[in-house]
Amino acid sequence: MPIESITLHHLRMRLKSPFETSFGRIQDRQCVLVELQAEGLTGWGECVADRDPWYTAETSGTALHILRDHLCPPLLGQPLPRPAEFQAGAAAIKGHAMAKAGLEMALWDWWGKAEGQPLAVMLGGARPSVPVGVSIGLQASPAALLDVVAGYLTDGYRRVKLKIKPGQDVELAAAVRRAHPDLALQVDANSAYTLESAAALFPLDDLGLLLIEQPLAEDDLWDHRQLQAQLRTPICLDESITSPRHARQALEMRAARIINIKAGRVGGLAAAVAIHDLCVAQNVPVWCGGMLETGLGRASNLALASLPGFTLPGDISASDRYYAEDITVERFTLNADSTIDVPTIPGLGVTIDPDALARASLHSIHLTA
Ligand code: NPQ
Ligand code: MG
Repeated sequence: MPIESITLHHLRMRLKSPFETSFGRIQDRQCVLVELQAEGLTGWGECVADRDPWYTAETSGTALHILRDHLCPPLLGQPLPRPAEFQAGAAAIKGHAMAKAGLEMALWDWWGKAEGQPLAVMLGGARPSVPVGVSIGLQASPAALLDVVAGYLTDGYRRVKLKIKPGQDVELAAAVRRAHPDLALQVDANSAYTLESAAALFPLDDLGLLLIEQPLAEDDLWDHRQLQAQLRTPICLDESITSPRHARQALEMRAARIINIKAGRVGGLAAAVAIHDLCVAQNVPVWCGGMLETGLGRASNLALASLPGFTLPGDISASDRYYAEDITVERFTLNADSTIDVPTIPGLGVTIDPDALARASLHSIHLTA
């Protein structure tokens, strides 16, 4: 079953409202979709790298280059590898986790369709729906933030994550806590602090937060350990965990008590499941992070989050959270209990709307055997 072609679609999608974090503010989200054709079946994958290297080093531009020039050529005209075989081959290419994960997702989708298996079943998922929360960007004022939080609570979200940065941290979290004493609340700094400046975060310890996400730089595992020793609230690592090995080392070092798993950041779903398994074995809670995915990546996140160790709500919001128009036909909606249903159709369980795809497409690259 040789791979006949792989098409890379470079997309730009307008957000309903700008999303601001400690690393910057975005109005348009870029990503790369991977469309793989073999044996009359199409596998789709989403690479979550964005235009700018702000969250991590990869960009949509580096992903297009690595996919076009390094990851795809060895596959064209060859039998379609299983995701695990692909990972073993791709290990020769250093880094570029998001580019690898985008292609790997297309392989999972293809094999799921070929064998009649939904992705959640292939990964070992155990639940028909998963608890979710909403991630709220930095707002113009504490009052504006309270309004936005109230709106999402009205929508039915029962877990809220606030973005913070130096100068916009304790006051914001305290205001939300005062307004909502029982809300499941957490914060994410996207590595905006140093061990020294993180002393400003100590008052967060009195707010009953679920966790404090990635306060320090991505390569600062040791300093996260020092900071965790001074906080009762669990530190959760996001950017720092780029492989199962880093997850193991972070836990051994006690740099964190919770891990955020994103398939894109760790090089694919296979590595994401491996991190899940090692955390389950050590009784460490995990949850599924979000990257403002399209409906495609959202479907992948839902399947991943259905694994039993994902005991905390994921950053997997309903389709209408980020985009007025998505590129999948299927839309995900929030259930009354702040969960979203896991797709049950073989593969990712979603179909691409060709017109919506065309409207979002900046350009595409068609590779053939
Ligand atoms: C996080 N996500 O957990 C990320 C950060 C993030 C839902 O908070 C473009 C590219 C926009 C990457 C926005 C959420 C992004 C992005 C947020 C990453 O840290
Ligand atoms: Mg994060």
